[in-house]
Amino acid sequence: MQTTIETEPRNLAAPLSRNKHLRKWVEKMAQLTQPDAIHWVDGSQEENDNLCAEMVKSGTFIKLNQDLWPGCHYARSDANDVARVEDRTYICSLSKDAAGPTNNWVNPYEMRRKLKGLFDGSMRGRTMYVLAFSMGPIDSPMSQIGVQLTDSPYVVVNMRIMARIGLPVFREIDKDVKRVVPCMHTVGAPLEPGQTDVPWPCNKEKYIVHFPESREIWSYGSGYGGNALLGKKCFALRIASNIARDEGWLAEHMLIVGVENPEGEKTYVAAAFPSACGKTNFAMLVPPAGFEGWKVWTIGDDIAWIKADEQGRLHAINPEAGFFGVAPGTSEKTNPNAMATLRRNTIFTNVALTPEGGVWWEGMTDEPPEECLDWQGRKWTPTIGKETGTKAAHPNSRFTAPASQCPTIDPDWESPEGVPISAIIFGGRRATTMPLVYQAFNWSAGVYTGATMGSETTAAAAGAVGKVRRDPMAMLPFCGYHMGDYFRHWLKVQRRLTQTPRIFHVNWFRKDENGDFIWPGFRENMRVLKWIVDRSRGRAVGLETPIGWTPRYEDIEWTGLHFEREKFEALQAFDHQAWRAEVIGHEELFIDLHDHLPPEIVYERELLICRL
Ligand code: TSX
Ligand code: MN
Repeated sequence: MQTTIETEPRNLAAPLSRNKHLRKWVEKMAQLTQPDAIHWVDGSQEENDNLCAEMVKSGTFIKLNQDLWPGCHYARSDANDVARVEDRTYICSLSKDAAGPTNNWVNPYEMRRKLKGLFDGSMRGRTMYVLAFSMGPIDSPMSQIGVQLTDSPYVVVNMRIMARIGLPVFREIDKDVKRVVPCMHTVGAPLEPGQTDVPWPCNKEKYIVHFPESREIWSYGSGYGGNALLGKKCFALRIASNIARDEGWLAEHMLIVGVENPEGEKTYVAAAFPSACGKTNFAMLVPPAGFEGWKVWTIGDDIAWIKADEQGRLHAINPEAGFFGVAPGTSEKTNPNAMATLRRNTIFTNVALTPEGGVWWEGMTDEPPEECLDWQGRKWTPTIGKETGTKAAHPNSRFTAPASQCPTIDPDWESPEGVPISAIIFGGRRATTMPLVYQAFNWSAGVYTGATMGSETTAAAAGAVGKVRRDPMAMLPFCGYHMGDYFRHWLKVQRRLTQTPRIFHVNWFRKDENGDFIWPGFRENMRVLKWIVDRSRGRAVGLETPIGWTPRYEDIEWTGLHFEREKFEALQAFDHQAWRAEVIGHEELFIDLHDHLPPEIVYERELLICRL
């Protein structure tokens, strides 16, 4: 006979760690923020189910149709809390000079005073969650630990997908071998007794603050994405870039893929692209026709921590455990692996809700639904969309999905020592000038390529359309210190290496004289990736040009694609006049960084000018 065992519900306020410093800090922060309750997050499925059920009750979450979307929930944010707030993001180093001209800076003493005032009583009427998280597999020597105190259950359930959280992390903290990064977060919307909550509490005033020397993060007023899921941009990039600089490794805004050829040989590649270049699509690439037996494995789609091992080879881990991907544009055609990943156990934020209790976004299907509720909960039809110019899903709407569900997730994606990196790719969205692909002559020329990369501004972004916005290594919003020092650090890393990864630049977005994309992109990018892998392994031919090595038409595998030699030559064309303008453009960023700019960057520019 079977008996059911009734278990007492866990006392959520009971600390899950023996660490005195941690317990003291939690107490002190509770005194400051005055929550109604404290909940130490254990990370269990049961706890997650309870939190989700509570959020369904409070209106933060809508449970999707479980037959169509098992384990999936839907959230709409406040209309004023839909993206990262770069103008409210601060690097509060002791000296302004250390933060550099590309970061907002406030004197840390002044900022601490300001934050104390803002956080005073900010969690009244709410629960403070004690969320321990590990960026990177818990057993990896490359991983880093943080504890986020937050009054947002939405943050807790998102962080459960994006990082390793809960009991195993507290156990790691109790071993007392890794430093813990304290992360304070409040939505800044205390509740008076009897006051009813709103589905998405937040504050008009927002502060995303980093203290690089004391390795702390304080985030106020937002519940969205990178503002609130503090393990991601705040920790894994801005704070980690400081740790990496001090310890001699790299914390980068890069995807990681493993390319396997039919012989079973695997080559790992890391790539940095600015936003709107299809990073997640590239991270989940499906090889095209003609590449039977080839496989692209996914290790990560956003962040890479890269470190030289004892033998002087770079190894990388993905510090995240999930994908926080932009939904619009994601479809079976553009990214079938992402679509398979987000079919279950996924949180959708600011997409459209269909009458069947499903989700939809622009670009998901060729045909929009006849009717749905848009990201603000208003009735939306294709006709309304056309007449009012409104989108059903917010352009920055997101899916939060577990990486483990990705059909192409690499068997070694959680390997504690990471995967060996053979090539690094930089890229941008450029209508002119930049060829489909070229290989930098060496490490320092490659660093120069990364330092000068950028994208042309589109209508969506501020500024003149068609103007190049420089985004060095795609790190401009994410480097937690001076950009000039960051280039110097990149150059210095080479000294630790016995095998230097080859560095490449790609551009999927070159246009012809009619304004049409010349390159089909998407799966066909595999042809470029194969040349990159072959070059890195020293078995493909390259033609020397003033900017680097480029493939000739016959150096690319064309099986399965009809692509004329003339079109390829247009893609690869080196335009002397355009490159003159390009090098002059490089000066625009460098002029602001000049007093920290390493000499190699200046020399590389001179060498490039000489070759032109
Ligand atoms: O993600 C993209 N990639 C990388 C894929 C692995 N996108 C989408 C960018 C927005 C996020 C691309 N868009 C790519 C690309 O390689 N290339 C383009 C431009 C392009 C768009 C459409 C077509 C061709 C090129 N052609 C047709 O739609 C038929
Ligand atoms: Mn990113």
